[in-house]
Amino acid sequence: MSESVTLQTYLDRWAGGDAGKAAVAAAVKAIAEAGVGIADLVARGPLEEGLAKIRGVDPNAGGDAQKELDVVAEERILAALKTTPVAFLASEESEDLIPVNPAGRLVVAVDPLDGSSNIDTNVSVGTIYSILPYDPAAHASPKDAVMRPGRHQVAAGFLAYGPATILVATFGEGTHVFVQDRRTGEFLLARAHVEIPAETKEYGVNQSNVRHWDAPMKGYIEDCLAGKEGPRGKDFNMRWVGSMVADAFRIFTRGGVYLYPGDRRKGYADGRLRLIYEANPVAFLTEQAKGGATDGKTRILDIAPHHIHQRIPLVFGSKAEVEQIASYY
Ligand code: AHM
Ligand code: MG
Repeated sequence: MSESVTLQTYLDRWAGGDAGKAAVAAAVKAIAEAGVGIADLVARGPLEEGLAKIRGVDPNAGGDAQKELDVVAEERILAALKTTPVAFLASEESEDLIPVNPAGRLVVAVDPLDGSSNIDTNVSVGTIYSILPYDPAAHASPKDAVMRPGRHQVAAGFLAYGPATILVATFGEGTHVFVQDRRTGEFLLARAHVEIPAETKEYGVNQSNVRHWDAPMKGYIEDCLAGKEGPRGKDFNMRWVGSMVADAFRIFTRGGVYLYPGDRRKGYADGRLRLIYEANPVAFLTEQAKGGATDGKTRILDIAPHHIHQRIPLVFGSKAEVEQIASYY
């Protein structure tokens, strides 16, 4: 068997002697370490019942019910980043940017605990992160560093806390899967340069919303449901965990498409997912794995944000199928 590459070794090799890259590597290492602690808390499940409770009456910055564990996850990530050259943290759980390290030259955007509406059901939940450069000389404010199209990300990834704690990461040179070895605690490189198959027969969507969708989205799903006899000429399979990190990991493993379109329900005109800390990192990972990511009309990574917590319709996964879906729009 070939030598196992730890996350630390991978990061050191990638950074080489470059100070800018070393800063990114330190941020990723810190997030992964915070993730190990969050995974432990998640794994205690009902033993930590209080953590799955909804917090007070206030929704979070994105307008969702906030659970105790959402807040604890954010605190863990913030604490871990304090020792790194990260200037500011943007988070689903906080309205504004959180100052981290005044000397930092990076901003990190996170969904500290994606899929948290599922924490009491024992399915995978996870942490999503996006890293952007921050230059106080070029950016009038740290917010300007965050409010840029996703193609400016220097690194992105997610941790999924499931049967295995996994880290799917990109630094702009492919997408790689690391798995935490529970015997040593270390993350080990399990799959380098993941490639999402271009073609698929599997889609994931919350189909209970069909009556709220627009015509192109309805048309696409109708054609999938028609199977071999329909215009697509093949039978489809449907999979939906309802926890994006888990659905994304399936797609990185065997292909497929994830869809969360905009719909007519109040507050869902742009779907459910947040552009800056959900869609952008997943789109970066997907493109680096030879897949595609779109809002139906525009490449996700080219969309200029207008609000830190804005939502965006999201379709990502197998490239040919994503193009197929875009063709309905
Ligand atoms: P969250 O960040 O509040 O957890 O919301 C995002 C989640 C995704 O993980 C998941 O794919 C989607 O919301 C599920 O939405 P729905 O409950 O409509 O199926
Ligand atoms: Mg989320």
